[in-house]
Order: sequence, then structure tokens, then C-alpha cells
Amino acid sequence: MQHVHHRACHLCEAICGLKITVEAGKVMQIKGDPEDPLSRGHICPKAIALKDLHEDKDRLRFPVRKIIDKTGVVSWQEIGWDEALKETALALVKANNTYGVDSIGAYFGNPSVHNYGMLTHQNNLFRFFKTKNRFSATSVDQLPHHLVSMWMFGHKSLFPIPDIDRTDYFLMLGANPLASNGSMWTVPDVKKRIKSLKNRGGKLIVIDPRKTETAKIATEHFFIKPGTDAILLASLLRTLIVELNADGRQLKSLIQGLDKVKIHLGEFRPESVETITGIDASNIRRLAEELYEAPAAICYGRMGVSTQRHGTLCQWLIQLINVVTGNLDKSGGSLFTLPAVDQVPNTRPGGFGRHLSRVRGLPEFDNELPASTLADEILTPGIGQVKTLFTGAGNPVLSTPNGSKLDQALEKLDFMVSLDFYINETTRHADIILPPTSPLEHDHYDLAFHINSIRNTARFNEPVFEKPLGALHDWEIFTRLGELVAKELGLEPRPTFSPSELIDASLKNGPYGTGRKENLSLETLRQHPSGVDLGPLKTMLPERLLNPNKKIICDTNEPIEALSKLSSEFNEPSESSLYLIGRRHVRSNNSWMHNFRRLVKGKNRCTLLMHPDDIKKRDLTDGNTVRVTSRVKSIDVSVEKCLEIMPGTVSLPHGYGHTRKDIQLSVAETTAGASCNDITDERYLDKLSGNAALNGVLVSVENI
Ligand SMILES: Nc1nc2c(c(=O)[nH]1)N[C@H]1C(S)=C(S)[C@@H](COP(=O)(O)OP(=O)(O)OC[C@H]3O[C@@H](n4cnc5c(=O)[nH]c(N)nc54)[C@H](O)[C@@H]3O)O[C@H]1N2
Ligand SMILES: Nc1nc2c(c(=O)[nH]1)N[C@H]1C(S)=C(S)[C@@H](COP(=O)(O)OP(=O)(O)OC[C@H]3O[C@@H](n4cnc5c(=O)[nH]c(N)nc54)[C@H](O)[C@@H]3O)O[C@H]1N2
Ligand code: SF4
Ligand SMILES: [Mo]
Repeated sequence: MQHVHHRACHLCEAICGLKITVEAGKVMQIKGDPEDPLSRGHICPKAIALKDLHEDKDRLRFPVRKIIDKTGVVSWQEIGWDEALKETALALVKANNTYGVDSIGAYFGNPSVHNYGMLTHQNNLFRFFKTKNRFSATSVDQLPHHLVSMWMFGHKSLFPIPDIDRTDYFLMLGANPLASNGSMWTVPDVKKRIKSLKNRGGKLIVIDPRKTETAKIATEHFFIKPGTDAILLASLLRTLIVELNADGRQLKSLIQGLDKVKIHLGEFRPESVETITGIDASNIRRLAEELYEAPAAICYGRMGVSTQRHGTLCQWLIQLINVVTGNLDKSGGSLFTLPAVDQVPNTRPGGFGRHLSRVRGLPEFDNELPASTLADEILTPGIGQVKTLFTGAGNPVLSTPNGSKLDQALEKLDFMVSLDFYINETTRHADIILPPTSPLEHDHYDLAFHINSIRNTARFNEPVFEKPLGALHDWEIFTRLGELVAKELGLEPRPTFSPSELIDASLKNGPYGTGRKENLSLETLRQHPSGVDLGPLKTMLPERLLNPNKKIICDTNEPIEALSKLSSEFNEPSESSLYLIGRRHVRSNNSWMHNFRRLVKGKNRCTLLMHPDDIKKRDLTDGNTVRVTSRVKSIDVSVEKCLEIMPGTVSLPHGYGHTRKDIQLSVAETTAGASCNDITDERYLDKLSGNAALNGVLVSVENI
């Protein structure tokens, strides 16, 4: 008997609806769900790999404890859940009682945002350990977006979402949605949406140091020197405000403090910035005019402008451009969402710099410190030194700058526990690994990504498979650990609800819940397994703003000060240096989708793309292994001639280099490559936020 299950793909932010055919406990087929109101049947090759993930022999099914024999040989012993959880709880309590709560560090990785139980139930454990040493993938990713949203709109999760389906003009910087499927922008089927934009006479302009897959289907592409986008954006803003008198149009009465921004824009005339950015003054001026004249326009930037040295300034200037052109909160511009489970009014708005990291004095954001300083906090003795670490759904050794230093630091811990189903470059350091159920064994609601979505929709999925006897979901692991810790500390455990019960209550209390025409609850969503369409994004200002005066705040001190210093911060690098930037491929996903043969087969993708002129200058040979050196370290990778990258820039993807000892990823271990984050620099940051500057790292390249 075959059954067809509805399930969202949770691997990336596009959250595509799937139809999964199952027979006799096995996945027979995975297809896109044409009835899904958001993804409309779209999928990418990674969706099929959900089957591989589920069946992967390397995926842990039971907790394991590390055993190191006298000769230093590492092996992993399967242990029971009771024993694994008890040992973990006792280790955490011991660290807390011996060295204080800040001696416990925590790092949460990207998939924890794609698995709603990890979001709803983390606190069942961490409410006992309110450590200052919390870290996550946010600070190697979207931290600038949160900060800017908090400053301008009053809440860290109020993101303006590009309304691609109704726009006329789209200026995109440092994003490659054809490979990534969109980020901070849930936009399944983006290629088709770009094509419709062009078919209706609209334009897509891409600014990127590489002519990416997205740039190739755009109306126009401009190369930009890595790390100079803030200068370009300041120049666009200056042209808009000073030359075109842009004042926000219908938003004018909601804007606070634009005059204070204007004071600092004087030096960014297009003619003054063309050499720095590599984009002609006439084109800068034209882009500003087009943005202003288009009936509806979008300015949007992602990883290439978030994880660079002026990440926060870039995101702030992008939103100011959307504001002054009157395209914020406008159909075809960038709008706020109204998700069925609306966390915005019910969660902390965010906070910044309320404490600093112990060793390097970097600011917290929303009670998290920059991941770039996790290794320092482990390696530097003193009160508050991290001695015990909890990692969940993350691989910071491959994903955070100077991963080698962190790799060495993890060796120094008293105790480490990882919530993960793989023994990877990070979890290999754990004393105990706690593997949750496979994604297909738990239910699913996209708590995070409806916030970033181009349409308001809601969808709930039942598990595809029953969980195996004794197995635990991520949220159950947090709950069980919390109960054990409470017992140790002589406290009462709190009664706990399941994630789906919490979602049910939030749906009923939400903007489409009880008493509204949609009458959403878990029950209604169960009746519509492909999801419920709640319509296109709507104009929501000023009500949606959470600033007390309901204004769009443009005069926050921190970015204004950074803007005032911006032009003094650009020096040309020396002749021999190159800028290193990253790239993504549709068949890969950060560090953890390389263990599935169907995704990694074919030619090596972990190559250093380099312009033929740069290859020639260094006397290198296309296809040969070369040495790439930064301030931090050298790695050896294969060089690939590429006409589509800007001279002076090289590109290498991250998440590769599964060559470290004692990992258990039998397929990934056979794929070549090196870890890009062995050469990114933990001291190279977006100064304003502490976000990692993963793009624009200076490197040299030579023959070995
Ligand atoms: N140089 C460079 N570095 C980068 C980037 C870049 O562009 N360039 N990108 C950055 C970005 S945007 C991100 S988000 C980070 C990602 O960095 P991380 O989040 O640290 O790493 P991932 O590679 O996503 O590792 C995810 C881990 O979670 C596990 N996992 C998957 N699903 C689950 C689950 O349901 N439960 C549990 N418990 N575990 C699970 C996987 O087995 C894997 O070990 O990398 C960053 N690093
Ligand atoms: N297939 C696949 N999909 C993914 C992921 C994945 O690893 N693989 N990861 C997911 C995650 S966690 C995230 S955060 C998103 C990221 O989603 P995106 O941000 O859309 O993806 P990237 O490919 O990192 O795009 C960054 C672009 O910035 C460019 N760039 C680099 N430096 C600069 C610069 O200084 N200025 C400008 N203007 N551009 C620059 C790069 O060339 C690159 O094309 O993708 C998600 N989706
Ligand atoms: S684009 Fe691919 S990986 Fe992303 S959600 Fe859709 S099917 Fe999954
Ligand atoms: Mo990310």
C-alpha cells in the first residue's frame, strides 16, 4: 500500500511543499506539491536527498559516548538514552556549580531555525543556564538584518520582504537566489518569478563581484569590488536625497531623523566613489534615478553584503533607500508579513551591547555573542572561561572564521555535548552526542520562515514516519535534560506542552485565529495539508511598527557614526593581494549535505575561481592545486579559470574539507576540497555588529 504524505522541505528558506510517497516504511518518491500556495510545485535537487538523509547509515540512531584508548585511538560507544541524558545533565550542573553559569557555552547552528521544536523547547533546558556565552550561526549570517530592523522598526524580526511578484524594478546586491533559493526572503520558485518580472517589462539589476547564475538571467549586472557596497549604497542614497529630492513620498510623515543622515552623505558623490567601487558614476546616477522613477521598486541585499566588513551599514542603507523612494510598505516594494503564528508582538524586540564578550569586548545581540570569538572564550583563562560546551545543529569548525583555531580550542574543554545526528568536524570533539529523530519522523511547522515569506501562508505537516521505539525528538531531549537538571538543582520541572500544542494555541490567538474568517487552528491546517493561502503581503504601517512613537527611525547613533567614518576606511590593497569571496551551489547546503552521493557526484565543486589575468600574473595552471594564504593560515585547493569573476577577486565555497580525523561521514570524506573557513579571519568583522566578514578577506595565491 502506498501513502502520499505532505511535508515541507526544511533544508533551506524556500520551504517548498513536497508530496512524499511511502511504501512499506520506505520513501519511494519525492515530488513538489503543485497545490502548495507558496511553492506551487517547485523543488530543487536537495529535496530528493531527504530520502538519503533518512536512510543514511552514518546518521546516528542512538546516543554515543567517546572512548579514547591508551594509544589515543577514538571510538564511539552506543549508550542508552537514560545514561546519556543523565551524564549530560550532571556535567552541566557540575560546571554551573563549580565555575559559574558563564563557564557553560552554547552554539546553535542553522538547522535549529528549520526545526520548530528546537526553537520552542530550547528554553526547557537553557532557562537553568542563563549564560552570557551563547553563540549561534546568526553572527556568521543575518545579524545585521536583525540590528537594522530593531533600530528602524522596533523589533529584530520585522523584516521588509521584497514583493517580487508585483514589482517593476529590483536592485539586488550580494545575493544569488538561483543557487540559494533566497534568504531572509522565502521565495520558492524564484527563477520563474524573475522571468515573470522581466516578461512584464520589469528589470532585475544584480551587483556582485561574480557574474552568478542570478546575474546571468538579470537585465543588467555590475561587478563591484568586494566590501565596497556601503560606499555605493551611500552614493545611491545621496543621489536620491540630494539630487532627486527623494523624501519618502507617502511615508514622509512616518520618517524620523532623515536630516541627520543627510548631513553625512556629502562626500559620496557618484564621481567620488566610482574608483573605489568599480562602478561608473553615470551608472550609479542612473540606478538611483531608475529606483526613484519605477512605479514600485526593491532594494535588497544578502550574504555578500551582510557578511562583509560594513554588513550592518549596508543593510541600514538598503532600508533607507527603500524608505526615501517610498517603496517600503508598498505593493511591489518591500513589505512586512503577517504570519499566522505572529511572534513579533510576543517576543523580545532585541537588545544590543548590554554586555560585552569577556576576551575581546565584542557586543552581544539578543543575548548572543559573535561566533568569531567562541574560540577566544574557550582558550583564555579567567572567570567566565567556557569550559563546557553544548552544540546543537551546528558545525562551527567548518562554518565560522578561523575554524582551525576553534577546532583546537574544542580539545581543551572539560566536557562537550552535541545535539546532532552526525559525527562531523565539530561533534567529533564531543564527549557525548545526542542524536534526535530524523526530520521525517517529526511533525513540522515553519515558525521562522513565514516571517520572511513573499506571501502569507500557513502549513502544518504530520510526521511521515512514526519515530522508532525509544527515539527522541530534539524538543524531547531538551525537555528530558531540563527535568534532570531541575531535579539535580532541587527545582520543580515546569509542565510542558508539545511544540504542536503551542502552535495550536498560537494559531488560535493569532491574526487569523478564533473569531476571524480563516479560523486557523491545528485542526484547520490538518484539513489543508498543502497549506492555507492567506494572501499577498499588505500595507501595514504605521500599526506594525513597534517603535513607541510608531515612526521609522533613521537617526540611530551607531550607524550614523559609522557612516561619518566610512570614506576614511577604504585603502587599495597591495598589488599581490586578492579578495576572497564565497559561493553557493544548488546541490550543497552549508557543511552538511555532502554525505549523499546523488548531491556530490560529478566534478569537484570546491575550487578556487580565478580570472585568467590573475592566473597568468601568478604563473598558475588551470586545474592545478594552489596555496591560498590569509593572515590566519594557508590551504591548498584546485584553481579553476573563470571569466565570470572580477579580476582581483577569487571565490571558494564554504562547508567543504571533510578531511579531519575521526569524523563519520563516509561519502563526504571522499569529496575533495578544503575548508574556506580555515583561512577566513576571526578578527575581520563588521565592526558595528561583530558579524563575521566572510567575504572580502585578503589572500595571496601561489603555486605549491
Ligand atoms: N566562509 C563562509 N562561511 C559561512 C558562510 C559563508 O557564506 N561563507 N555561511 C554562513 C551561514 S549563512 C550559515 S547559516 C552557517 C551555517 O553554519 P552551522 O549552522 O554551524 O553549520 P551547518 O553546516 O548548517 O551544520 C548543521 C548541523 O546540524 C545538523 N542537523 C541538521 N538537521 C538537524 C536537526 O534537525 N537537529 C539537529 N539536532 N541537528 C541537525 C547537521 O547534521 C549538521 O551537523 O555557515 C556560515 N559560514
Ligand atoms: N544551495 C544552497 N542553498 C542555500 C545554502 C547553501 O549552502 N546552499 N545556504 C542557505 C543559507 S544558510 C543562507 S544564509 C542563504 C544565503 O543566500 P544568498 O545570500 O543568496 O547566497 P550566496 O550564494 O551566499 O550569495 C552571496 C553573493 O554575494 C556575492 N558577494 C560576495 N562578496 C560580495 C561583496 O562584497 N559585495 C557584493 N555585492 N556581493 C558580494 C557572492 O559572489 C555571492 O554571489 O542560502 C541558503 N540556501
Ligand atoms: S529549494 Fe530545495 S532545499 Fe530549498 S526548500 Fe525547496 S526543495 Fe528544499
Ligand atoms: Mo545562513
